[in-house]
Amino acid sequence: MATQRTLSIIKPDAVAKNAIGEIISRFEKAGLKVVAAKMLKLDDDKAGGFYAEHKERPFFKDLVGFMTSGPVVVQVLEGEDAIAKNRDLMGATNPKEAAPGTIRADFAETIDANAVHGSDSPESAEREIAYFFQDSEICPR
Ligand code: RTP
Ligand code: MG
Repeated sequence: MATQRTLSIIKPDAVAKNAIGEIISRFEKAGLKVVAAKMLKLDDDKAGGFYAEHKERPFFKDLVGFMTSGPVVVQVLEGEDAIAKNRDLMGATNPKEAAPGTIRADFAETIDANAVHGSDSPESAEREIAYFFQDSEICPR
C-alpha cells in the first residue's frame, strides 16, 4: 500500500474537551505524520460546503450547526494507507458503536458530536485537503 494523505478534523466537542494533543498523539503513535495543520472557526458556508454530500439528509442542519459551534483543528495526515488507518483510529460514526480504544469511543458520546472527521476515500481526501489547504501550506517530511 502506497503513502497517502488524508484530511482529519478535530471537531468542536473534542477541542472544547482540551483533547487536541491526545488525539494528535494517537495519529503520531500509529505512524501518521502531520504535514499541515491549522485552527479555524468555520462559518455556515464553509461547513456546509465541506459536508455538501449530506445536503439533503435530515441531520444536515444540525451537522452544520455543530461544526460551527466552536473552533476546529484541521490537519493533513500522511503515511502508509493513511485514509483507512485514520478511519480505523477514529472508530464508527456513532460512538456507541465504536470499538473500544478508538478516538470516538474514548472522546465522544453522541453521533452528532463525534470528536473527529476523516476522509473516506482517495477522491474525498483530495477534495477535502484542497478545500482547506493551499499546496504551499503542506509540508512534506
Ligand atoms: P465524518 O464525515 O464526520 O468523518 O463522519 P463519517 O464519515 O463517519 O459519517 P458520515 O456518514 O460522513 O456523516 C457525517 C457526519 O454527520 C453526522 N451524522 N448524523 N443522525 C445521523 O443519522 C447522522 N448520520 C451522520 C455525524 O456527525 C457524522 O460524523
Ligand atoms: Mg464522512
